[in-house]
Amino acid sequence: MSQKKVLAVHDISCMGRCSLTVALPVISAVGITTSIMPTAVLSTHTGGFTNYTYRDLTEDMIPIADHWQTLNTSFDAIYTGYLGSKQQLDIVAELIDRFKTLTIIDPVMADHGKLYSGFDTDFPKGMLKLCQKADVITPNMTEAVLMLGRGYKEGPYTREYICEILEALTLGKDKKIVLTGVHFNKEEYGAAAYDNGKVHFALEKRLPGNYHGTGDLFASVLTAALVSGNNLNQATEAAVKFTAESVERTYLAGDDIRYGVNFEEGLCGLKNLIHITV
Ligand code: PXL
Repeated sequence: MSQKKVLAVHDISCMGRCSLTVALPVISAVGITTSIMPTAVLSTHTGGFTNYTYRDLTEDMIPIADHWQTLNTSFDAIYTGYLGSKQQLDIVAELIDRFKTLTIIDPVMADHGKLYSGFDTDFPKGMLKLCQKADVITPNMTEAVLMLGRGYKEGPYTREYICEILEALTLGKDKKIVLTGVHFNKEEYGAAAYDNGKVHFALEKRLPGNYHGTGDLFASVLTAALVSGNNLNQATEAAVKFTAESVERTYLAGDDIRYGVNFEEGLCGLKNLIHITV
């Protein structure tokens, strides 16, 4: 059977375990070939660090795709994350039109009620438009409400509130949504998967601390699981479990939350967590 192929479109934050330095090892670990299109190169990600370098790669993206098309390249999925400019939103829309495949968009731009440094307030509107081209979107609670033009509420949430946000995000279209940062109490934390009007909750034990890069880790595992043939609920369960285990390793070690979570020591077991059916 031929290997599955994923294109991951994110930045390279050289240090700090997020975006491509997470997506590439995680998706590869389950046996999927992962091509990358870097959107920018930064010395670190922008959360909690100052004076980081930032090299924008917007101008390279279409020429990279042009070259691939001369090679008759195709992918089983495109998975996008951190996009550094509004122009990159248009470029990703073009990539989706060109490669016509399963599209998973993580609308990376905000967390804990705030946009990440460098994004302006109308970026969520552009991201919402891009999300309309996706098969699956994976916003956190902040990204979800910003795309809907609503105010952010701190959790714990009610099931009704989560279901209402999910319904609103479908925009009347047949779209799968996996909403992260879902919690109904202080003990558990996880995600809600929405598929065709049905909502499935996946929750694990919550640990203290807001570790960086967990959204990228979550969406990378979800992508790996979906491309391996898991349904949305199975993929969400696997992503919540793997992310929670990685947070636990980091928490127990007492590591700095800015440097992301220890997913590396779980990679050997990732194939067993995902039920590979294709
Ligand atoms: O983890 C999300 C992310 C990805 N890439 C960059 C970031 C962030 C969040 O801050 O700054 C460059």
